[in-house]
Amino acid sequence: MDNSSHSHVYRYSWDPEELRQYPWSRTYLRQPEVLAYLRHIVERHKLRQYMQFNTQMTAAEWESDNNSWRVQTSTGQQLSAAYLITGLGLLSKQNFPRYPGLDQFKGELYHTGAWPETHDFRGKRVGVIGNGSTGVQIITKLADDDLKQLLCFQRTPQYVVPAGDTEASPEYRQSINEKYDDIWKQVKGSAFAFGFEESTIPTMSVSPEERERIFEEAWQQGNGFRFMFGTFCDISYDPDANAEAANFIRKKIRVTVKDPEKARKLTPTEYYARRPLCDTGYYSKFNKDHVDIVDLKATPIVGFAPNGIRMADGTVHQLDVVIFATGFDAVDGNYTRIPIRGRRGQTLKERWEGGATSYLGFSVPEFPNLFMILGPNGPFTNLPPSIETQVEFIHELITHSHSGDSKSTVEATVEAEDEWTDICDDISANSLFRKTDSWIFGANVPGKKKSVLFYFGGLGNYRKVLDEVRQRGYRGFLLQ
Ligand code: NA7
Repeated sequence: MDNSSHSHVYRYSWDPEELRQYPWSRTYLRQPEVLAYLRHIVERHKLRQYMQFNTQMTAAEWESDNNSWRVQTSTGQQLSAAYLITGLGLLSKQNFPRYPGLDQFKGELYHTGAWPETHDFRGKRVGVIGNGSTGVQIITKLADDDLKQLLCFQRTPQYVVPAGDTEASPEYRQSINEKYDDIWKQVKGSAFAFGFEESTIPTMSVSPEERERIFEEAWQQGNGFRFMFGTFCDISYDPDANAEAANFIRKKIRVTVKDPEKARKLTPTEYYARRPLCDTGYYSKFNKDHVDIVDLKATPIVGFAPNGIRMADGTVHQLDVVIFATGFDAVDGNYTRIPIRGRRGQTLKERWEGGATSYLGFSVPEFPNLFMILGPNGPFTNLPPSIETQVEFIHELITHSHSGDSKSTVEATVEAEDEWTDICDDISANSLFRKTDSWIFGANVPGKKKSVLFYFGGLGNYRKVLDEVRQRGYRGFLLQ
């Protein structure tokens, strides 16, 4: 399931009839439901005719002679396009640590980013490396399967709160349908676009009893983003506030996990300042005898043996299946692995040597008519509403600039990009997220430069910025 966004806001807002009709079964969607929904939208809006599958873009180059992009594909095609709009995926390029001996491992090997349609782990010894959003979900699910052993290789313990996943009753659905217009209005004006009201109350402004009550209520209600941003307003930047939320979750771990040694390993000590996680019973799964944790900070992995994972102390954990839940080279990873060359022959990778930047999260100087949906320094939110926001704006911008002459170009100015980069930098300067290593600031992939990769001003403010840019004649863009 998508374990943050509720089903009713993890979809498109622009087809009101469909929004009210299309069925969903639970308050959070599972992957097959997301896929079925996307397929349905493609059918309903007759989009299949515009799609070509099993084709990778292998290179793209701006040709100044005829003001167009030349795109090469894995199918050997050379395509020419006046505008190149990319949706390469914010979390798509796998981070797959290549441990020594990996090739010799005789068991089954998976990465959660390329999950097979079917699998059968019954009776097997399964190892999961990584316990981010995906690792937590997969561990929670596999712990209930009929495995011989589930061994979780954990580098950094995480704070996880309940998701509050329940069946969507007809009454619940009806109530959503009746207020959908208001729901989208609120979502698009909010910071994180998850459909809850973000708190404006500082953590320390209420009594300890009231704090406890608010945290407990949010714990019972569920949802990671709601817990972090709907309880109090300062958990992500005030260390004292952060400690209160972190301590509340630590207490929950202590009372949930019966084995004190397992509880100790599962208890985080860092700031509660990574992508907020939620689950359907993660900590309690460690009460099962066949589920255990290996603390990688105490004993790192040194490599793979044919029959398992070899540790620094010489132990080999024997495994039939190893699942890498090690995440992604997020945001710019899919842009830097393909040579995308702009006006002067420079690739995006070269241009982004000091860190990936853009104007408004989708446009880069020297790369005319290139629009990256969810490119670097776009809003950090529940993503469908941000995707829609960018798509609508890019559509308007192209329509506005396109004079009927296929030679029109739209290009961000260097000044506008610098200004936007500074804004993103300033907004996140005091964030505890920035002081805590994770993919959100590019700190999860060895060798990747840590940098600001998101606009943390919120979707509502982002939309205001776009309105102003529009009203001021597409300020920051050179239209030729
Ligand atoms: P994440 O959140 O980046 O989590 C990756 C996990 O893998 C995390 O626990 C990492 O530990 C761990 N990791 C990464 N590399 C290694 C190595 N080399 N050895 C051991 N452990 C490692 O990725 P997810 O797929 O869970 O989620 C990404 C987003 O996708 C998610 O937020 C959703 O928005 C969708 P670390 O914490 O770095 O110590």
